[in-house]
Amino acid sequence: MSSTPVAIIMGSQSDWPTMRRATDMLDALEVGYRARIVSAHRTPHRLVEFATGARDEGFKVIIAGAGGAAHLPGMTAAFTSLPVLGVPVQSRALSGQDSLLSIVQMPAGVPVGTLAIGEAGAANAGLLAASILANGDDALRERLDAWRAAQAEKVALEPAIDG
Ligand code: RP5
Repeated sequence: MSSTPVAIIMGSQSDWPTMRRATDMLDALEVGYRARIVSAHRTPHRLVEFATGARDEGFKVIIAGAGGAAHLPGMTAAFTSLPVLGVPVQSRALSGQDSLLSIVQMPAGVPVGTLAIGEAGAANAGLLAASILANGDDALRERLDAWRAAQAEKVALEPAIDG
């Protein structure tokens, strides 16, 4: 498998504080990735070049985050049959509801796996990318299972009264 099977693309530098949550998960699971800024509107030619060449670059999963009129995940999915996971970045004007609806309402035939708005969605996109890759990678599956077991261990059985 490629040493960087996950591509993380985002529409703007301003998306990075959200999208870095995906990299946190991939780092924890020792999954390689590359992150790039690709804007559907401001750099459309970069989008076409990236999306049409992503499979030849060795990517297996694409995580695409964008906010507002968030066309990046859908347009990326239009150019490649690699799995595309869409992260709606929380916008200032509409709190990410615009991003969510822009990404989730794809026409039948061009799927984008849409995650939650904001940092939770980005973190889960990293975990979901790892889950997809773990289907063909037993060592990764073991790391993922161990990560989830550790997560469960951290959850107290009873709430702290003063918490
Ligand atoms: C989108 O527009 C980006 O994904 C970003 O979430 C939003 C705002 O971009 P900036 O104006 O902050 O560059 O394309």
